[in-house]
Amino acid sequence: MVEAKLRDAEHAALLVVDVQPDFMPGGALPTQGGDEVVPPIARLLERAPSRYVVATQDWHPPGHISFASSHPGCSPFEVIELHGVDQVLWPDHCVQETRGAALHDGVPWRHADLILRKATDPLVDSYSAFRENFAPDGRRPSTGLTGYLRELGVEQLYVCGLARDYCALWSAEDGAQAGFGVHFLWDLTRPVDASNDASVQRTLQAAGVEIVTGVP
Ligand code: VGL
Ligand code: ZN
Repeated sequence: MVEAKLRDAEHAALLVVDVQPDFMPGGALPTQGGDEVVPPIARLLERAPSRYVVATQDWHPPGHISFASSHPGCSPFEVIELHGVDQVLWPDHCVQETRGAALHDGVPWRHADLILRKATDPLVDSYSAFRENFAPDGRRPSTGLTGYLRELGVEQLYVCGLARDYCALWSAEDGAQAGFGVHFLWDLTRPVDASNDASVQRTLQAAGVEIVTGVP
């Protein structure tokens, strides 16, 4: 791991993933210590170290396919096969227009240039900010974020938010695959399951993502 230092702010974007009440301790799908990242992420947005800020918002229709409640006889955190790949079944969370799905009110979202809502297709989950999980036809539909960032001349992406082991991880991997220099702000993420931390680090390293500690 290396200390965070943000270079070339003009060609950099901060990606703030799913900072929403349902991912806070006590929420519908809590991360471990997710509330601890809210104040430092808020300060980061106020300081505006990057030219661009993109936020994602997990935004499921009621009865979403990723919910255990949509699969009779299944329980939350069970893994099933969905559209040919493993899918974790989640407690109902981030249902459109509910309080738990709002962007967390501890973060000054006025600094966000783009707020990207994801996982809105009733039949497809979407962890990554860049592309959805597998659809019934075997494709992974784009969210359009790669084109948005490229058109703005973004080269470096700084990823923070929730959850470390799902949406932040998948967004960082896909960002690297899309050709951006990706920096994972480890201390500004929290996991659903901390026992995933070692495998998250291995996956990020294999993807060519730089893991940084501290706050840029
Ligand atoms: C997330 C599981 C389901 C996340 C979203 O934001 O990491 N995880 N939906
Ligand atoms: Zn979700």
